[in-house]
Amino acid sequence: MIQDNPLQKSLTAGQTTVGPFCKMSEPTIYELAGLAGFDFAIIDMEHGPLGFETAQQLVRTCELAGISPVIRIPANQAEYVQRALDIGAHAVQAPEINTPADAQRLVDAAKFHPVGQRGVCRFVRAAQYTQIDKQKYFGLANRGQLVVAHIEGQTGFENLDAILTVTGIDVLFIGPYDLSQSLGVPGQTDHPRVQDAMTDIVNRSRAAGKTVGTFVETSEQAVHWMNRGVLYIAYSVDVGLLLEAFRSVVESVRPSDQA
Ligand code: 3PY
Ligand code: MG
Repeated sequence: MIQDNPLQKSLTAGQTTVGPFCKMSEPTIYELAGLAGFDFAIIDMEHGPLGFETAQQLVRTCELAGISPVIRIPANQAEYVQRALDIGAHAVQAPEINTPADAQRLVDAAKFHPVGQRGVCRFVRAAQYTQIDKQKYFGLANRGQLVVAHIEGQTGFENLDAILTVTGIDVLFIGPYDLSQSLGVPGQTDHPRVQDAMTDIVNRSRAAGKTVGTFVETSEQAVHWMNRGVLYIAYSVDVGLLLEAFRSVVESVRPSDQA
């Protein structure tokens, strides 16, 4: 429920939060994420097959599992922002924010008046299908549903200071993979050019008083960024984590002469 957003509570308290990107449609995965102690799961609609009907069921599952459902939308378009928030996501995460105009467009779509121009409908899950009082819903939604903006291109990096002036973005999220491609070293997320840009984004965003997030694939990377004040850690992807677990079982039981 948007009145009870554990991710927001933790970030507001300055606590580190961790959760995986998830591409699977099986609700059990999200229950497992909750049981494992993650703070949130990012239902990934940018990459992979998930659609909004499935996403709504997964939002419900996350809430039952005690974690915050975040939805990464396919693109920074108002109709995606609105639908993700209408089905009750605790945060909407938008890819490729490259200019202050992109950031403003995201905020306009995510917030009701007076902050933005989010399309108005109370007959949606976020408003408990009109159960939440008419006078209260719009303010509740504006306060209780977070906005996460991906900075993941050279243009976004160059425009960071201007993007940071836009109010209404709760988390600046660095996408190391898209950033690496944009900086000319696709996939080389450990490349100094990428790491230096990431460090610079973290430092400038934090100096502007913003919460920062990024994507990691190892606990060393998580600790590295947590030590630099990154509070929103997206840790790997459900399918990759499962593959790793499967592979380690196979490697541990298969005799080396059969490998
Ligand atoms: C990226 O790395 O580009 C992402 O969007 C998150 O992994
Ligand atoms: Mg990306």
